[in-house]
Amino acid sequence: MRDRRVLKVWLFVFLLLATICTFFSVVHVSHASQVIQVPQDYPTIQEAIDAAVDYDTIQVNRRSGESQSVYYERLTVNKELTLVGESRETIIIDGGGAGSVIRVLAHNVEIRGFTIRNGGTEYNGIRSNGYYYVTVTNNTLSGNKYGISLLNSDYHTVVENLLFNNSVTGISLSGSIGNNVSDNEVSDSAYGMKLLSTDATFVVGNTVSDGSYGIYLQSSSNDTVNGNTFTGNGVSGVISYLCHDIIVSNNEVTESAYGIELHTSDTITVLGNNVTGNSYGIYLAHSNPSNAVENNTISDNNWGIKLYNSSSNSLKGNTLSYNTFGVDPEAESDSNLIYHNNFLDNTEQAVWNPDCVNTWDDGYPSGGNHWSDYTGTDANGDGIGDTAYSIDPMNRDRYPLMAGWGGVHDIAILSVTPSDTLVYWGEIVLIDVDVRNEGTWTETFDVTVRYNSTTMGVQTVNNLAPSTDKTLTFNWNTTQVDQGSYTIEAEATIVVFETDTADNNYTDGMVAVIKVHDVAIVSMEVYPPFVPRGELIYINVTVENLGTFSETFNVTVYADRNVGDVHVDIGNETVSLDREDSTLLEFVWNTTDVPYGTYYITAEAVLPEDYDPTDNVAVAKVGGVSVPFHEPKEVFVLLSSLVSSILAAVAFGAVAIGFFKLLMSVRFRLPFIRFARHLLCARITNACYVGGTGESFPK
Ligand SMILES: [Ca+2]
Ligand SMILES: [Ca+2]
Ligand SMILES: [Ca+2]
Ligand SMILES: [Ca+2]
Repeated sequence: MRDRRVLKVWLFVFLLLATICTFFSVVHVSHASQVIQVPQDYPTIQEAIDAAVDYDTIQVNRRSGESQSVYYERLTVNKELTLVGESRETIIIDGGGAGSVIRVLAHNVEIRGFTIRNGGTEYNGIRSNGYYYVTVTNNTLSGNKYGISLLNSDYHTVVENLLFNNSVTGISLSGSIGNNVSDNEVSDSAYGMKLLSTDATFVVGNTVSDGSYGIYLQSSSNDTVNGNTFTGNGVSGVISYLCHDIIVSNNEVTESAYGIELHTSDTITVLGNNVTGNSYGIYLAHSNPSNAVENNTISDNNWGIKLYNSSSNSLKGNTLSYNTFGVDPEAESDSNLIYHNNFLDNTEQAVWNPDCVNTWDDGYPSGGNHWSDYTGTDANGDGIGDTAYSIDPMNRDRYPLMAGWGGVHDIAILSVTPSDTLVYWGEIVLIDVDVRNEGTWTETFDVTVRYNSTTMGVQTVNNLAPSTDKTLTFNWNTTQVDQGSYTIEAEATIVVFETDTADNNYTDGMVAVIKVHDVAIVSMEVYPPFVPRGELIYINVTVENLGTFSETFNVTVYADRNVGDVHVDIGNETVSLDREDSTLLEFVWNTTDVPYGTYYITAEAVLPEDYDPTDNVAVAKVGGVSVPFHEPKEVFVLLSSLVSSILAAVAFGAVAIGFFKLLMSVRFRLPFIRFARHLLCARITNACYVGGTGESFPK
């Protein structure tokens, strides 16, 4: 018991000491790295390197007053250093053409941000031989024989460098493993990239142009060449010579004699590349077995795929279009599996060569290839043509595919739109169906429209291009159905290889079909709009049977004065109309004895069960009829009475004046005055009177 406790204590002490020792050893190893400035601390980069220790950083700047500084040096980096230039535009290391500009003689070196030039006709821009984990990024290399040359170099990172005019190679690796060469731009080198006996290396996202070879792989394996662009390399975009287990995928390869060339190679995967505008798109020479050329797009080459003395490989899922020769096997190229490819409009889809015997289909129902010039039919609709596609007497595709392989076959119904959702029985409903090709192949298919699962119509859409829409219009004559609610649905046939079939059906909402009584006054004309009383007003009324039954009904016309309560019945007619029929009714209003005034004339179709009574009444808009207040005859009477009144007044005035003048004349003046005075006196006093006779008047 006690011994055990002692053991535990010792164990604890031991672990504690071990931990402390480890801590101090880490501290000891991780040297406190310095940054050495050039030209501030040392005028040349090499002097700085010589003064540095492992893990130091050498920062290279412009010399005072210079916009760009050229350091004429050749560097030997024999320590684990980071060399950083201010930028590759401003810091230039020039080797003077007499040797490699930078020689790496240590692990873990990083070189970043320089232009490294003028290794001359014999030497390298950067050379590493026999070291690990060197990083070369963001540099420009030009004017060297070899731009970046890695020999026996493992786990290096070469990214985002710009290399041009390096005469033999841009980036070359030999005897190396596990390197990453990505996102570099390389041009104008005989070999843009060269991998010799180099394995497990990634070459990704680079652009290599205008050399003889884009990338040359020799005696290498397990490398991946993915997502690069190789263009304008005179001999080959990509060549694999004496290699195996290489993946060449998703590259753009154009404008070479041989786009992608496999020479004496096996088990190479050439996958998903776009190979365009080369003399030979993909060329296999003496390459077997088990090379897989799959899912490539190969167009506008003289030869799409050329097999020369290459057997037992597979060519699948490629689309070969607009090449002079699609696939051309030659010189004992046998036993290759060639199926699920699309041969589209190649001048010669597959070249006649009965000496080479290959397999052009994968049996039934997997099928063979899709041939754009296949003229056979597919009676049972299984997507396989009923007759074989013949290439030559020894080669034929027994199960040609009616539709293109790969890509996406997907058509969809986007919408179904009826022109109305509530219609009278017998009306035509227009049903618009929007269809779209959501796939990558031109498609021909049928669209069926149904109401409550009964087919209303079928239309064929021919050759609908990818990513395009089309609207189909179906006419639905509702006399086909009874009154009721109908669900409208459209369905596109599922095309061959279509997987997204859910969108091939589209169900719209309901369309209600109803049977109704509905007559209407569709127009009314009244003329003239104003008449003298006693004249005639003509009223033309057009009535129509809008409903779904034959109808007999009355049409009445009447007038109402706009003020007061005068209502005048003008006419009434009984009409019989079949559905959709109309008739013109003529009414005449004799305005004799009609009280003066402005009238509104109303026509009314009387059908108590009318479904839509709002159109059964029409009222003349412009005041109906107006009977003027004074007819002409009345005006004449008025004028003549006015004239006679004036004349009478004038005559009376003349008589009055004459009578007055007579009174005032001498002969009558005295008796008149006497008489007047007598009347006056009699009013004032009776004294004037004498005996009550006229004799009492004074003289
Ligand atoms: Ca068939
Ligand atoms: Ca679909
Ligand atoms: Ca779809
Ligand atoms: Ca009506």
